[in-house]
Amino acid sequence: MSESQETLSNLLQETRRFPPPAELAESANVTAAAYEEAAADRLGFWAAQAERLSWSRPWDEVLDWSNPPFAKWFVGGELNVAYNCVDRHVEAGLGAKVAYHWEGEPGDSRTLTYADLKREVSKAANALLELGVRKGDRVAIYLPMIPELPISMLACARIGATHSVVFGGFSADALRTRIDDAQARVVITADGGFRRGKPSSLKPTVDQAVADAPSVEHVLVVRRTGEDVAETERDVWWEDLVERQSDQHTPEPVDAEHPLYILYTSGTTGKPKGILHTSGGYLTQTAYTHWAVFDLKPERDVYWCSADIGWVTGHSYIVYGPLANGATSVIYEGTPDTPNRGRWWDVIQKYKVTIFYTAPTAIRTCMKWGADIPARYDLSSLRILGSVGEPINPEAYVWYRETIGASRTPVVDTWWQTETGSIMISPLPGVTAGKPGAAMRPLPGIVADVVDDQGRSVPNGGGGFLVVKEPWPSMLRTIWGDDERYVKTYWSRFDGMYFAGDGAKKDDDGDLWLLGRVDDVMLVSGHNISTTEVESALVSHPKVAEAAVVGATDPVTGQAIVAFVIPRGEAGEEVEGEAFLKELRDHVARTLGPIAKPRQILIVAELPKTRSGKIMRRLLRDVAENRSIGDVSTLADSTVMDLISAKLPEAKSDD
Ligand code: 6R9
Repeated sequence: MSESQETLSNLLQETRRFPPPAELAESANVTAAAYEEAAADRLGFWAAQAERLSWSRPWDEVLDWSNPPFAKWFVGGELNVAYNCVDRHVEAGLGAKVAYHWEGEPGDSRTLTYADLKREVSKAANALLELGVRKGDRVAIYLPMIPELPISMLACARIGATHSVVFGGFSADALRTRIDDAQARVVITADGGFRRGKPSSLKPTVDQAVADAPSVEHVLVVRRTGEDVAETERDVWWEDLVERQSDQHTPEPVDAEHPLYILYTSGTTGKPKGILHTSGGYLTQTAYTHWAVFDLKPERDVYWCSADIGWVTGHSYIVYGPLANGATSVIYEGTPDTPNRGRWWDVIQKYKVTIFYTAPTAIRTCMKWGADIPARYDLSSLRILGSVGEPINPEAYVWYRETIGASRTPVVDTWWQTETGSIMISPLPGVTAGKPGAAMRPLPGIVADVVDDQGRSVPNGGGGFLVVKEPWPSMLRTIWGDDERYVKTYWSRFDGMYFAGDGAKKDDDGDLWLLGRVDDVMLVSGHNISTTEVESALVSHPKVAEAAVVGATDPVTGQAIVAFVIPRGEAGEEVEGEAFLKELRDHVARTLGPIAKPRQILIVAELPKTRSGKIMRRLLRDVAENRSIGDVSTLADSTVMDLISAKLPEAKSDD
């Protein structure tokens, strides 16, 4: 392909294939026919999926797309999301079924059946009503990973209030901005949670945030750690208010397009965007995709998604999708290395988890810690593994499949975004012969493509921009309070298409590979090279666990590739020497070609990541270009940048 046509280089070649296990394929929830059915009648397909839910009023029209990009799905329909996630399962005789096995970090645990959940959610709904919260009001939720988090979300949904969950790791400022933007009337929080073996407080951050947030009338506080907290007039304790409520509450039916929640994404610049999701379409697609992509058999599976509920993955695949399907899930409060690096595998062994869904960053961390740790646990209950959040490097995929899945389990690499609400591109475990590193195909009912900078579909073998060409039920409806920004950010780059902001390529079979954010693409001697491919080449070296690459200004090539590499635990001492760095550079040149050879490689112990595990390449670019380090407020661990800057004597850090 000539350079002028090339939007994004296609350098990585991968030939390994993993067909579905015969037994799984035979009894799979979804077969290849679903693709054809959905292609023949997309709206009919989604209408059929909406029948998974209980509607108190049937819809009149599947989709109203008369005013793009403002979609209305299941027009005229009414339902209650909490009723669909909880009550109807109890009514169907499943009250004694476990909804959540909750595991606290210190080792305490709690089991919530669907009947328990119905009582708890009803009490919390009555408590919110007593605090004056009404249908359409916003409630901010700033909680650790404890049962009161999904209970609070469902309580909001039950009365038609709109929740805005804010990550427990965010600062007072970040919390205040989000409370203000949504004009939340109530904040639900806790004294704190447990992280890394210690209580980690939340309440002081809330006090600071609401001191300056006039919309907040009450702060509802769950006691989790038992540590002393300052009390203000706005505070009410969960144990006082919620516990004395009636456990009877009639769920309030809402319009299919009633706002269910706002979830803020920071984006690269400017004010956080409040992504708005509504009720009927959102629940339809989360329920369908959770059932289809994980081949969920609710009567026997034990499902665990290790994400934080404060991330969209937790909203859709710990709370709404699994509960709508009547699944049994695990929720774990803490970190994977507390009290030791085997904790996750211990949880899988204890609850006999059959489906496990996590992020590539976690998989690479486990690679770094070494395969001997999971080898000490019985992981034979696992039958399907999932990945989300970043492109999964082929080597990490194969490690996950072999080491965690004993080479039996399919790995589903699921591409989606806060904005898409549910999984959009993914293998189907009973249908797809998986390719390590590829998200493969749009799910049935989803029309996605890779286009060049003119919006033309690229041929197989080409790279470009990922777009979605038809509306989908769980799409964002707007940015809260800013329709114009919604249109501008997502619908203006290419006429009539949703622009996801990700680079992707189509391989020779037309299967899709995600290549990272287009903002991160590097321009080296006139070639657009994706960070993902160079990182994957580095991770394919047996001594490398994790890698992040960025383009740094270079007088000769425009940009040059700078790589930050974390060695595997097993790699030994020689990883500090010049010889090893040369070996890595040569390895990349051999794997991808000389154009992709890093100019510079730095060996580091950690990489800067957000709480959802995404590498913040922007900060690494600051280091690579010897600038002072920019905004670090969304970093999971703010000390990481100091360690990295210390590797480059010239670079200095601001904080
Ligand atoms: C669910 C979630 C969205 C961005 C998205 C993309 C990256 C997510 C991915 C993936 C490659 C996958 N991303 N899943 N990239 N392969 N399977 O992560 O939502 O936090 O909004 O992030 O994450 O860059 O655009 P969100």
